Amino acid sequence: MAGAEAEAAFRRVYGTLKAELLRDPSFNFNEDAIQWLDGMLDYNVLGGKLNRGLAVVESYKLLKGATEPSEEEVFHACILGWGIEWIQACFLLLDDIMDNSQTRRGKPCWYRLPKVGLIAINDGLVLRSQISWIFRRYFSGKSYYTDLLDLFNEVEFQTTSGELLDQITTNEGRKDPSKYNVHVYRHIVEYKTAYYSFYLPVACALLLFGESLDNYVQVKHILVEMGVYFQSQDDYLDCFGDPEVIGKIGTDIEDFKCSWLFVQALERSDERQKEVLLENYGKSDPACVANVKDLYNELDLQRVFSDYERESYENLISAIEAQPDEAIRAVLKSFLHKIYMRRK
Ligand code: DMA
Ligand code: MG
Ligand code: MG
Repeated sequence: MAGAEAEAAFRRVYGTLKAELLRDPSFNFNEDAIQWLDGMLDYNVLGGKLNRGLAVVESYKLLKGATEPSEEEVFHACILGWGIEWIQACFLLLDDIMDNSQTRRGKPCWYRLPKVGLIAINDGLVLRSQISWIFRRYFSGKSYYTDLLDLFNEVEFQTTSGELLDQITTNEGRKDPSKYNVHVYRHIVEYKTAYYSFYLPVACALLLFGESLDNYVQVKHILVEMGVYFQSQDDYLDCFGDPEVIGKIGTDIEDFKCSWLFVQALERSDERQKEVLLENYGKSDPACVANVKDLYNELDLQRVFSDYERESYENLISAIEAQPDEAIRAVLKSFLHKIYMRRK
């Protein structure tokens, strides 16, 4: 199936899942609640690139190799893919509240809508619990059901721990910026981004394919490295990306984030530059933000980043080439080629 066709089929499964959730008789939702859920789901689950969700379907097909997957298998891969899109919607919705963000996917953040506000917190929890509902509905009799629930629980634990680290490191960093360094950075992004964005889609495809995840420790390691590289791109785009293209307005400088750029800048600054950086970082005044960006340019961070990008790519490719299984190499390469040099 061509890319556009696969995406259309994937989107149709969203309609099925939403309709089932809304008409679940055990909750007896009234019309207002049904309307709220309907709008909340469309607003938060849709509108992204769907990379993670589609990756489950694509990875599953690659694992099957020359064998054509059955219609039911594809349907199940789509459901797992939507499980990831749902959990991502939950993380992003809550992340935007904590980061005080304005826009997401080209629209105001959900919690910014006057009718929503802090109801958004419960909506985040609703999104998470709907995943359990969906998985129970479709997978409760399957041999991999327990492993699947374990996987989502584990990844949720990792991601929320990463968000915790991100938030408290920022508080500490404000008091003492010397606490920011590449090791602290890596720790945060591995947990907050890499597991759910990269390991989770492949792990879902492997479970559906009947594999035991214990046999894929090396693959997990490569995917986590890819996730760290992906979050560095997110940090780069937060400052240098086009908000029209990335669909969100960066807040890392204003929020005093332990961002890839800031860590690099700290490492490369002389005393004067460090003073400018610390004088201006973490302030919402646009003039201060501009001063930080000027300093990033003075330190040639765009070039530093493109060197880092190339190096990450080369390391990842050699790790992938060392994998003995051809289908696994294909899965990993397809991931890498989707994100290498991305601008959104
Ligand atoms: C992304 O954190 C991680 C999660 C779990 C949502 P972020 O705040 O760096 O991302 P974004 O730039 O998308 O707000
Ligand atoms: Mg954020
Ligand atoms: Mg954040």
